[in-house]
Amino acid sequence: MSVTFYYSPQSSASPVHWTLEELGIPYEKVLIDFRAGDAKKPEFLKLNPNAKVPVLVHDGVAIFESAAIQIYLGETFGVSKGLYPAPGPQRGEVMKWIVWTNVSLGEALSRVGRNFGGWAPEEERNVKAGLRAKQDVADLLQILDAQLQGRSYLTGDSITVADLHVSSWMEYVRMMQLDLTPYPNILAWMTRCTSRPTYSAAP
Ligand SMILES: N[C@@H](CCC(=O)N[C@@H](CS)C(=O)NCC(=O)O)C(=O)O
Repeated sequence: MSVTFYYSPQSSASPVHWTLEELGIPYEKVLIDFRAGDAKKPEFLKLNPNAKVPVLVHDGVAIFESAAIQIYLGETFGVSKGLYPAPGPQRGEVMKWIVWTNVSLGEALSRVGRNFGGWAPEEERNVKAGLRAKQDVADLLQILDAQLQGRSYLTGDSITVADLHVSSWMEYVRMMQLDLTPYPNILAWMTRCTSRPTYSAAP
């Protein structure tokens, strides 16, 4: 069995990095340095033509898109470790939060970044569109906060790959200067999740 993980710190690879650490499976890490042009090199583009991290190569097969990798890792290695449910409705619940994060929350955060982030050219930014995006993020965080009301973790009493994935994304929310203080359930859950020793092992 061989697992190779292509990553860059503080990126979309971080939630996957954390899952690999929690799973405790042997894996090799390959740092992709964007400034050195590593992502655009032909050997990396063969693994991910999108030129992005993360990529996981398992027994010679390359998987890109962090949500897909998380689901794959959960199904393949997570069930026996108690981090991912066996096939059935509980598995569906875990999958829905992973996908929600990348598709719904990720889409709104991307609009915040495009309109307020320093990297977008000035003439392409639009304050009204940015404020709309911020409101959309706030509405989504309210949904997450409500889900965590009365629960230790997203889908029940024990941590799953969904908690690793979604709580890791909260750091991205903070990086975008969005305030999490109106969401006490999110803050308490983040502390529960990120106090695990594996968190700091996966920047
Ligand atoms: N939807 C993709 C997004 C991947 C992505 O955007 N990765 C960024 C880092 S957060 C990247 O590799 N960017 C390449 C670059 O900046 O050159 C996923 O979730 O895997």
